[in-house]
Amino acid sequence: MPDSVSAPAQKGRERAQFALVIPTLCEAGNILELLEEVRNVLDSVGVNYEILVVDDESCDGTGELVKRVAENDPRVRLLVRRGERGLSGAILHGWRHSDADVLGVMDADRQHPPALLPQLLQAILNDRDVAIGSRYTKGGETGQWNLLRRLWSSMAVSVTLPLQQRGIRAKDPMSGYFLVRRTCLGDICFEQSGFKLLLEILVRGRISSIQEIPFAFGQRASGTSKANLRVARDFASLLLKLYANRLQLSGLKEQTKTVRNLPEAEEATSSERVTLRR
Ligand SMILES: Nc1nc2c(ncn2[C@@H]2O[C@H](COP(=O)(O)OP(=O)(O)OP(=O)(O)O)[C@@H](O)[C@H]2O)c(=O)[nH]1
Ligand SMILES: [Mg+2]
Repeated sequence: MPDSVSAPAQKGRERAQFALVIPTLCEAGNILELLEEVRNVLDSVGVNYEILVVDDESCDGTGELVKRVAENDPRVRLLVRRGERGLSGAILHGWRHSDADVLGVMDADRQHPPALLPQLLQAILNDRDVAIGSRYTKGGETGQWNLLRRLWSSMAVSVTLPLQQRGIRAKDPMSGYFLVRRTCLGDICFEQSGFKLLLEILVRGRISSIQEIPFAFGQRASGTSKANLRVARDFASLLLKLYANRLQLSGLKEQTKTVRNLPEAEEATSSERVTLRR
């Protein structure tokens, strides 16, 4: 189900400028160290932030671990979704529970280095709409992927290029590590089930500038990957939807152009006007 990202009114809480969502599905072996590292980095930047861990009822105790941290630090919040799955939906759920202007996401499995956060925030301060932790821009690395995964990933990136806005195409539109201004999301209804929210934002969001900051994609520290065949199927379905929208839009533009360019439109009889409208 698509859903939009409007900010709630926050009661009794100082407004955060930056909300970082960490989606979790069975990340008990990773989450405590990650939270510690992220808080240290963000404390050193001096930004007013909150971290929202969005957990889909992990059965390895992830939620309980985060709850304990949250009890001692109000900047850490645990949001548990019941009976739901889906990475994009989890991220959107977190963003909807914050009223911060700058929204971000990073994986819980330690593949995204928290040390990159100050540079990502700086890019937004420098007026970029989206700041992307990028494996494909100069200096970035995909890490220890096998040949098949490398091929699959670069093919997937190529397929997205025609969808992205000319002049601001991202080299790593499938990164799971990025920041975006809330205003760029408007009232767009994003897909809940997908794994590739950044791509959807780049294609459908109100984006006029991006910056990619290189990083080396790390190894998952603990636990297992959730990227499976369902994720591949959801990605294919997202691509189909985005291409279908694109075709519809260019069809509409063509129609508008044709109507605007008709020299005899002024003199058209009422019956011709009816035909044009159809
Ligand atoms: N809440 C929630 N989190 C999810 C879901 N699926 C994945 N995640 C989290 O999203 C992040 C990315 O998932 P990963 O399994 O690491 O996927 P990946 O990084 O693309 O794949 P690997 O490189 O194989 O690790 C992790 O923090 C997961 O715990 C989900 O359905 N719900
Ligand atoms: Mg991962």
